Amino acid sequence: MATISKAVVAVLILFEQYCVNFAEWNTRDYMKKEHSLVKPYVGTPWDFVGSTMLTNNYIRLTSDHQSMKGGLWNQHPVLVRDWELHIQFKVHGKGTNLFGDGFAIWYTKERLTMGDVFGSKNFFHGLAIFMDTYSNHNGPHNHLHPYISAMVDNGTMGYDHDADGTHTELAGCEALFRNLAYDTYVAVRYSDDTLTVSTDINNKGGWKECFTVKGVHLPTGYYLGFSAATGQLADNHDIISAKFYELETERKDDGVDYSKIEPSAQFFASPRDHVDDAKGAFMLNSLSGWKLLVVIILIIIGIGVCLMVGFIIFQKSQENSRKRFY
Ligand SMILES: *[C@@H]1O[C@H](CO)[C@@H](O)[C@H](O)[C@H]1NC(C)=O
Ligand SMILES: [Ca+2]
Repeated sequence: MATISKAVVAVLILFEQYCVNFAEWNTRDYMKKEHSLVKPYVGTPWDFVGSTMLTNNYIRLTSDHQSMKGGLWNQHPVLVRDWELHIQFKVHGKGTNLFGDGFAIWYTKERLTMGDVFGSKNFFHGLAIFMDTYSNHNGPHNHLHPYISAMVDNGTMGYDHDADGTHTELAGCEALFRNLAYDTYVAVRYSDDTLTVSTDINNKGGWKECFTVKGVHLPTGYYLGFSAATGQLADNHDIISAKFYELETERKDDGVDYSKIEPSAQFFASPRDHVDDAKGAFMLNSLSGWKLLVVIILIIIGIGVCLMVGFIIFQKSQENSRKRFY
């Protein structure tokens, strides 16, 4: 009996590993080098501006000193409509209570711009994800910092630094990502006009959803970037890697020229329950066509194996009970 259940467990583990490996293989297949940033950054398709400093192991947007601004910008416009960006970062410094200000992840028309929004230009065109470590808000806040939020601008709204962008944010979540001893990641997924931001900051090797916002309209042809700033308060803001994946979706050609649309978003924050899921599962959504079919077939085979093993166990136990009766 014990050996059979051990065998079942072994088969299930093998099967699960196969599924995870499969999903990982899929992500690597679609990783786009021209939008990715990987060590040791030799011949990297990214440009630096301001205080940004390159080392072999990380790119430091600002060091733990006052009044710095640094940026890191991809050289190639993103021409695909559905994508996911996985960023490994590290925010750390000597301050225990006082540190700031944080960094931003950009998908904008502008690139290599310097300014007052986490080191880059205000009244931008496109998407910003703010990884805000310092609360500028005087008065009670309804959330803790560090805080992650998203904003879409068409050049008219502007980010209000003194209010931590509270009035322009699409959605946000608390994320205590600073001064951690292990690796920290954030994922930005933009697909089917839906923006999802997830984090992996608990050393669990799995993504946790921060927020999902529907009805986010962004044109193709914008640039990915990172920027950070320090003021009175400081921190090291390091980008370690960025991996860009093109997602496959099945969509009919609607005749719209997506390079011409204006960035816009419905103001619609959906506070969702935060659920941990496996790293593979987050990518599994992007499987399509025959790959999805293969995964489904594998799952069916897995279930079949379980049923067979279950049946064998059942028969054995029937035999055993019969032996006991005679
Ligand atoms: C820009 O956004 C504002 C606010 O959402 C809107 O009123 C305006 O019409 C937009 N401009 C363009 C050119 O889309
Ligand atoms: Ca702030």
